[in-house]
Amino acid sequence: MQPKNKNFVNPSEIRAQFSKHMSDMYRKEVPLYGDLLSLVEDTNQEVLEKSTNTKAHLERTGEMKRLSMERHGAIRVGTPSELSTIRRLFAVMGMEPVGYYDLTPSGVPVHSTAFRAVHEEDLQISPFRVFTSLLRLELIDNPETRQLAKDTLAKRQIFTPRVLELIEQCAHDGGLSQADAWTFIHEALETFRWHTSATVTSDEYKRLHNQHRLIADVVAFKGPHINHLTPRTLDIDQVQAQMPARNITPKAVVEGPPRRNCPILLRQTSFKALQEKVTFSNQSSEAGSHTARFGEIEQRGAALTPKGRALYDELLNASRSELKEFPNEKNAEHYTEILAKNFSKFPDTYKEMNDQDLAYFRYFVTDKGYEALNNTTLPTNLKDLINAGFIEYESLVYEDFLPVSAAGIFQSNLGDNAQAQYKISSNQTDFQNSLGTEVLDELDLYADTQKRSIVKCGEILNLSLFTA
Ligand code: OOG
Ligand code: NI
Repeated sequence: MQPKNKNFVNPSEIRAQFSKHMSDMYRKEVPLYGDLLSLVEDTNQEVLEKSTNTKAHLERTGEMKRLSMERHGAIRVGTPSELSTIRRLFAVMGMEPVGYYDLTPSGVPVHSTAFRAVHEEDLQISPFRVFTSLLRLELIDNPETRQLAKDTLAKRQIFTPRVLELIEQCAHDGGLSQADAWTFIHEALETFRWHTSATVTSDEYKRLHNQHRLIADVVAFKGPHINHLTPRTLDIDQVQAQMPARNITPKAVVEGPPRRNCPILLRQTSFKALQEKVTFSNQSSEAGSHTARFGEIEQRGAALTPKGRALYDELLNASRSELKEFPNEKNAEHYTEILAKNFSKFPDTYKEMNDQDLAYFRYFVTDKGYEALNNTTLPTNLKDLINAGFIEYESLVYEDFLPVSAAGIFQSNLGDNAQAQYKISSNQTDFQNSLGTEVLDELDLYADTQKRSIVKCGEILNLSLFTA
């Protein structure tokens, strides 16, 4: 999407630059992240050399171009006002809130959304996204700790004065000039930086931490430090297997669907949080420690339709029930077997997934289709055009997150004793009130992209192909 005024920078370019700067900052802060990037890069290279199919698929979908810049980050904010300003900050980079994720059923006192670009052309320029969680203070049961958290958060300002001005200016003018965009990127980065000095005393930290580790992480620091930055791999099992050789210990189980010929949705694994030295406000040197930041990798596959997603949820739930406990180190192998067995019910060719309406696709006219334009009578509906080879399709990549997987990632880094039972559950309305807008439904976005591709085929072939 082009900006309104031609002197303004395309928001997608701001996002691409911001994502690159964030990656550089995080690499300096967490050297292990650099090791992870090179492991992922090596593996991707190997996969592309070995599998010409994968390479051809990624070239046709355009994912090849974005593979090396592909990453997501995660942050946790403390108040509704922080969340709504974060929304406006991400809007400068063309990122909108997509989806609602409730983590309370898994004992994590937050609810979340993902900020990302929504149009396929913009995703192509930069697929950068940020999983953003809001702490639910109402879930802190101890009234004094709740008040301590509230008071501490009320005192902090997580944005620089200049970034606040630029957010305002961009909303008002409809864009930023090159110079302002540059300043914006550097000022915005400050919000996500790691700070070694805490804003609370060691005693207060302990109280917050005893309530829930996550609460200490959100409340005790100057801002919502980026807690991980996740590159995209083409073979997560291979990276997982090679991690130990590079001194990285991954969590026992890869979250999400099992390994397949046609990957679906999202598979993720992470490695343990770093223990970092921090200085509490009553101390003069780095005498304390805090763990929050960790590493994660992901492999992305096809976006599923509501029908496909229902089948995924059913098979995942069946696997979890069969295992009878949370997946962990001891039952990892057994869980992998259960998962593979249950997911054999999920068709594993793109043709079946297309025929059965399980995934979203991008359709395009083939060379044969172009050649036929002037001298052949073409079929008039999509299925027949596909069967006759005039149109082909490629699955759309899943751009979002999975609540059960996200919970698993949170848990693995919070430690097992961090599980809690919350009586209050999902509250999307509350979240949206804090955010200052509604979240977009990711399924609508995939359906829109699919529809645009069918309409375009119709235009090329002079046919009216799209039927709702
Ligand atoms: C977010 C955890 C979820 C993912 O990729 O599902 C997540 C967090 O720990 O803040 O990043
Ligand atoms: Ni993540």
